[in-house]
Amino acid sequence: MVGWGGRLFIKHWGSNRCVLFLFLVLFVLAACGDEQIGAAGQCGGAELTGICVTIDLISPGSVSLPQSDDVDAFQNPDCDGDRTTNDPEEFSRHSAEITLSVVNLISSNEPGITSGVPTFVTLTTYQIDYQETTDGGNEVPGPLMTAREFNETIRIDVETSQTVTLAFLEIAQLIEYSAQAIQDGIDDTILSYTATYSFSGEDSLGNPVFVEAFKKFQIGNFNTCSSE
Ligand SMILES: [Ca+2]
Ligand SMILES: [Ca+2]
Repeated sequence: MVGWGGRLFIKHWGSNRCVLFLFLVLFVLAACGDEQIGAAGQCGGAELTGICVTIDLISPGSVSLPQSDDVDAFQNPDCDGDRTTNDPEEFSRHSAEITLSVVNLISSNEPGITSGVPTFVTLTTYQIDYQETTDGGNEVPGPLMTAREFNETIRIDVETSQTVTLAFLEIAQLIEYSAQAIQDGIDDTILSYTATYSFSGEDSLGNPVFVEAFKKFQIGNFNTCSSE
């Protein structure tokens, strides 16, 4: 549908700018339609070259909660309740598998051949911002979580996608969260947050690229003892 609409616009107006604008609108609308992942500005890089970087998937998980939006911030030191046996709950950092893709929005452009059209994108840093969400009706103010920034080089060729495993929440962050939750008397409450990933870098011609998307997650004391 997108490709058909694009050709129609070229025929009528013969202007790549119009086509590009249409595509940008469609991409932003597509991003808004997904409740789990999305954010304004998801189509990074497109304004300059017609090359669009998108974050397609953010899939967090830990050893005991693989591929889960649940984050266990409290480790039970004794799963079976028998102090003579050593069986702490599995407790590990949460990482995220993130799929990024790069597409060429203007079909008449050939990356590396048409002047000004890059062949790949290199992302060099990413930042994660955490914010509590209240859209689930939960009005309990939760602990603040500090934003983090990482240097990571991810090269993606145009018309390909790539899945990388990146940070989500480190053990130190979980311990900090649980300590604050206990202090605030909300350690028995599951709270909802979003993690917003912002990637920056440049394309193969040196144009700046920025793309961001968010992922919702729940954090609290999840019991993962039985999964062992
Ligand atoms: Ca035990
Ligand atoms: Ca737990």
